[in-house]
Amino acid sequence: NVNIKINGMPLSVPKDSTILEAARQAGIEIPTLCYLKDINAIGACRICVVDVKGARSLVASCVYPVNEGMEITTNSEKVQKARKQTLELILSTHNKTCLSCVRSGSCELQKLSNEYGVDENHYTGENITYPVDRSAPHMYRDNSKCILCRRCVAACDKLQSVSVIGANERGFKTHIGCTFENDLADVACVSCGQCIVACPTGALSENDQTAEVWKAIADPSKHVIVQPAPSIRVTLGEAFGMPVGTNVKGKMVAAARRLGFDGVFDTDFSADLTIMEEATELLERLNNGGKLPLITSCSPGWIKFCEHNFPDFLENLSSCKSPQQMFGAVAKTYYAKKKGIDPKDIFVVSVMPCTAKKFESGRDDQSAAGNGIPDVDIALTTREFARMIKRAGLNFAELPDEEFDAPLGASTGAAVIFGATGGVMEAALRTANDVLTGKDNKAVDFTEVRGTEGIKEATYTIAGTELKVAAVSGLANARKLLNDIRAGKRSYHFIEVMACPGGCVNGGGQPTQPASVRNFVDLKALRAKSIYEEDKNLPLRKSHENPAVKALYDEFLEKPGSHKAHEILHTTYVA
Ligand code: HC0
Ligand code: SF4
Repeated sequence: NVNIKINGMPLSVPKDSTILEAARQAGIEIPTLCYLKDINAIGACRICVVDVKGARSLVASCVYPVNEGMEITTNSEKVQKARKQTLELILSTHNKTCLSCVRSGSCELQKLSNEYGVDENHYTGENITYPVDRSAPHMYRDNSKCILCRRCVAACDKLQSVSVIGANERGFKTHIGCTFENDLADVACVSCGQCIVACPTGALSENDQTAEVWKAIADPSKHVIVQPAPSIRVTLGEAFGMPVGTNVKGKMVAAARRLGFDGVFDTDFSADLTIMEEATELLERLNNGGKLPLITSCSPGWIKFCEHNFPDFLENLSSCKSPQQMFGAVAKTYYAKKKGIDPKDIFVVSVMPCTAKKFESGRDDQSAAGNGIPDVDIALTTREFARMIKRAGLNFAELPDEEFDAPLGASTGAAVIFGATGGVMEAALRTANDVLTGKDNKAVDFTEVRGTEGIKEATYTIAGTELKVAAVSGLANARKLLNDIRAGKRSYHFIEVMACPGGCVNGGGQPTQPASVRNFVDLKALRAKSIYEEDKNLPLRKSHENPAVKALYDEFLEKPGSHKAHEILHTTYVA
């Protein structure tokens, strides 16, 4: 530890702290715009400047380390003036249509401008206008709201190793874009949305499809049903100011019902179904010399990444559709038949932690009902769903806790944990364990594949069968793992890959959290904790125990891996 003084207060802090971190320990929040812990420590935006006694000029606290005896002032007149001036300079080229901006209320620039009492028209000058890039199915980029913090660039490069965006040109003309000014749709972007949740302003956002959902709900000829993904129950509350990791399952259901959906179901139902199919596929490949390792295919950002960068692994991908798509497929076949509704009149809306799900639902290999009827009509992000709830005037915190509808609302704990990295793996192991041992095993926890590390490995021997598994999240980690497999340095039977670091709980469609939270709280760990908590308390924790899934096989699909199941629930991937 070293001894320092912050604003006159003596303080002992760990030796390697930055001033920003040290101040936080003293309960002082220094504002930041560009800094993101671990991925973007570039000291560029100059908002976090502080006064260090003896230093020639103000220093950027996000990158400046403390040392013994250092005396720091975080709020002097000089500091305040510098920050205000920086904000006014940023605003001089900023598109200030803040009233209706998608990030109004959660914009980090707006918050600071307000706190520092800026004159938004202090500096005026020439402005370059850029066309909004709306080429991609999942998101748009509006450079008129970009502040060049480069947090998106860092997320795409460091977390995902996709690296399709960066700063183009120099000086006054500097702007974020794709290489050679290509449109986002024309580069190897995987649609993960990690750039969006890193963005402090309204420069990056998902393509909002809520209008289409409102329209379907208002259309009496449509039977509109909704399926929230496993992770939404532990993140939606954040959009209403609740603490990170609050489980709002019951209120989420109540809200969906009050929005006017004709059925409030659960992607968890089809997560259980996915396990039935995927565990069967795994055992089949193990027994019959099929292609190994089997790799999960439910994360569409990962699928796109695989298609672009690792086409030699496409045969390793599970042929199972993702739970989102399986839900839609079952809704427009089995459920349609049961209800006597024409599949073309069923409108399936999903609520996903993910922007790549918009891309996945539009893939042309995803139509169980045929005739070009998509399995899923609209994939909303958590943020869009929250927007609908707000517009409907629902007081979210005061909603009662309600239950999902039957039959596509039943699920087990195995489905809930899909939302965290390692969850799909553990769910599959729970079922494979019972199938291989022929027993109803009471021990269901496979804790080795839990946790937020990017790459987790374990070896299990089940009824004499050795299973080497890995769970990986974040595409930079996936790239490393696959390169190692290519080089013969690692080998497995079964791998789970999730595109976003930490899995869906930390997806690119989740509620945004400002850097002041992201830099000091592990969002993915808190959200995952809540998921495992729910699993632990559920009466059924293995996918094959799901009564609605059993009924689906009895009444319609016969058995896992059947011809009919393949027709409806499986697909193929091509480069
Ligand atoms: Fe996930 Fe999913 S768990 S990808 O991680 O598998 O998006 O939450 O909905 O489809 O179930 C996301 C989350 C899902 C799917 C499920 C899977
Ligand atoms: Fe990069 Fe993902 Fe953003 Fe595409 S969506 S630019 S891959 S971070």
